Amino acid sequence: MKLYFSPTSPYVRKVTVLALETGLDAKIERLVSPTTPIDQNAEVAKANPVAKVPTLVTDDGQHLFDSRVICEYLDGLHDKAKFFPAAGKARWTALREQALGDGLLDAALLARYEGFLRPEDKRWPAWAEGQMKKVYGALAEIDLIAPSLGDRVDIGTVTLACALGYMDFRYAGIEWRKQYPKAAAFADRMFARPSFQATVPA
Ligand SMILES: N[C@@H](CCC(=O)N[C@@H](CS)C(=O)NCC(=O)O)C(=O)O
Repeated sequence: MKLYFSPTSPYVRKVTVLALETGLDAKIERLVSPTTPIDQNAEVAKANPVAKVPTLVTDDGQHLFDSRVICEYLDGLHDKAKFFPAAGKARWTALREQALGDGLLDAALLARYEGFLRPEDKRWPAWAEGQMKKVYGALAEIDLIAPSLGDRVDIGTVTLACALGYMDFRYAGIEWRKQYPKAAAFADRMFARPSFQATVPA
């Protein structure tokens, strides 16, 4: 399998953590492919019509995106504990947590694009503030549910931890850890795992 990849992408990190945790990592060739909305990577755009990473090319030639679909595909390829609970409340809890982590990331990434991709004279502070309001909303919710997460490792908790890792990486200046200490403690538990240590964004 081939993975269009950026070492700083938190969505790619979800895929890589799952691959490392499940023993699939050695089967994935990584193609470093940074891409942005204003500077599309041509290879990524050929493989994925919306030109984003992660994109996975499977051994039978399917082009899969986005991180949610890739993670669920990979979860079908191993015999260890599943990252996607099969059914019932456990499944909806994990998928809701995935949506919460991805929602934080979508807003944090858009706010970042506004600040570093958009020319200064065209920036719209109210729009970036609106995105950061979503980020703070998601952080408050993660802080609230953190005590219930325990030591569960599945697509929900991995996504939440990748989202918090992105906050450390791109938004350390806002000191989110002070305001959301239970979310921070949860993140640190996840970051102690070898799969997270091997994927710290550089
Ligand atoms: N919903 C997607 C989001 C992927 C995404 O936005 N990736 C960023 C890199 S962190 C990207 O490729 N941005 C390029 C663009 O938006 O054109 C997923 O879960 O994979």
